[in-house]
Amino acid sequence: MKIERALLSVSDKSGIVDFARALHDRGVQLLSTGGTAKLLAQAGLPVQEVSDYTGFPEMMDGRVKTLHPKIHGGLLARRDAQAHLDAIASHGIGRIDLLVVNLYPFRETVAKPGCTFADAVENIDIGGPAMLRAAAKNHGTEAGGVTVVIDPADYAQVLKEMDATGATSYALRLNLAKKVFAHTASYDGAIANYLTSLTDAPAQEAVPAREAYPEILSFQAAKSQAMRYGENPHQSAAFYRDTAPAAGLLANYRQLQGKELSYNNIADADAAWECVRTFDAPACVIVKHANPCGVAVSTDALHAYQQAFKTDPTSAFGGIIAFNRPVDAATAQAVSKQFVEVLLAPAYEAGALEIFAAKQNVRLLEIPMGDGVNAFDLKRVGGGWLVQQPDSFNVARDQLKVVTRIAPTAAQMDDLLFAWKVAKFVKSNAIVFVGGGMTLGVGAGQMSRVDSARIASIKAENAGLSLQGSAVASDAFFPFRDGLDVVVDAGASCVIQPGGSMRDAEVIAAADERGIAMVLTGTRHFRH
Ligand code: 93A
Repeated sequence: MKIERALLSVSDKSGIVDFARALHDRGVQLLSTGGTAKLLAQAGLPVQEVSDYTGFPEMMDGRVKTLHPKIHGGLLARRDAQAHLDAIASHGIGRIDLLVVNLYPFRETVAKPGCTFADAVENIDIGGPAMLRAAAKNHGTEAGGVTVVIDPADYAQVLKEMDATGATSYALRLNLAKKVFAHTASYDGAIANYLTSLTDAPAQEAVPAREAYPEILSFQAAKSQAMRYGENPHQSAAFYRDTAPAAGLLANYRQLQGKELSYNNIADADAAWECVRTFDAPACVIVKHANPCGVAVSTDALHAYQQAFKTDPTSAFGGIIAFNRPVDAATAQAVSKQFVEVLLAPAYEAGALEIFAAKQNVRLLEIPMGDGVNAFDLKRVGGGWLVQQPDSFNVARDQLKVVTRIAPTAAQMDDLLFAWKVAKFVKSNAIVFVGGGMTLGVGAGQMSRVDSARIASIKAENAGLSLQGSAVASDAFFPFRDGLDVVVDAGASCVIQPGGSMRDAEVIAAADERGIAMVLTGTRHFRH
């Protein structure tokens, strides 16, 4: 059956004008959707818009363009069934013999940095796959059927066959139909992957509400505090506090004693405080240069501090130390043995204040506990601002997916969740070894995950800590098995990571091969 009418509707418009011209030269009538039709018309080709053809306008931002019986009837009517041909004829529906469609670029859209949930959803093509499936289903018989092309690389082959007979062969139509179903299956797979990779509450708006902007730009913060200098002495600086900071946030601090807070003090204090307040159990976090260098949870603040300190006593020197429980005299005694820049806690017992009174350089900050979060995070870049929602997501125990043959024991699971909470506050790439509720080695801020893993294990060794049987968190997925091998070689018995790598299967197989347990969180925690 000769190809008499073609419908062209493509997102990837490469080669479409030449192909359409070649079809026109062979006497084929061209139908097309908005953007494609415009392009063909500009090239001087006679083309009829689908909306004129169906008598129905494109609607709802293009969501409904080709979903019409006049299109689908023309694609689905069996060429070897007179009843079908009579049915379309009686409704004024003409056959569509050739369909040229490629879909909204869903994969490319979600791969773009900053793609919003709304962008992703709008790029789920509905009409395109419906037509593709209809045409592919009706690839027909030797007697005739619909030719369907999704790949510009196939245009030439179609023209070649048309030149011989004006039609296409059954073999070509069948091959093109196979290609279509493989394509729509993988297209739907990409959508399903994307949606399942999201957290429970996808960000409907990646950028905070526009109302946030005036607040950012005019610094509606009432209290600004000039500082001696910024990150370095040659930089001037100020601290702007929100007029009403949400409960529990750093800016609610009351300074009980000590020198003026510096720019770096505040930045590090925030990192320590944000980390410590994610734990329910008594916890201590020691921060240096914005990274936790020791974190522990225990039954009391003193023991938590002693454990946290052991992770990296060298780095703890001059650190920022945060507690999520009141500091008592015994804890104050222990802490005051080391050089500490800033101490943060919800309260200080009288005995503790007495001990620190002898160390007037120590900056003591008291912050009431609370679970408020900032409305948005801000980062200055050259000529602009990056604005995002804060990373306040915490995976729940029942959301974790065990993917290895061996499942973690209850104690390992506690350590994994602890490691995961710590990793969220370590600069990427983050690798955190833990055991018995304390960090054993922290690898931070490396450009490669393998190096972070190596550094974490070297640091444990330097501190004289054994990693045998340890639990490890990785803030983002392992792109290859090499990082996993490093942590297992160092002694890890279980690993927590987001998953989502192209090579997840390979990494999980490696975990099984090495006899360790692995759980996936489904969410990553990059921190830059
Ligand atoms: O929004 S849709 O799912 N609804 C439709 O009815 C429809 N028909 C074709 N997307 C639809 N398409 C897609 O539009 C095609 O798959 C193609 O990717 C794109 C071409 O649009 P234009 O010709 O306006 O650039």
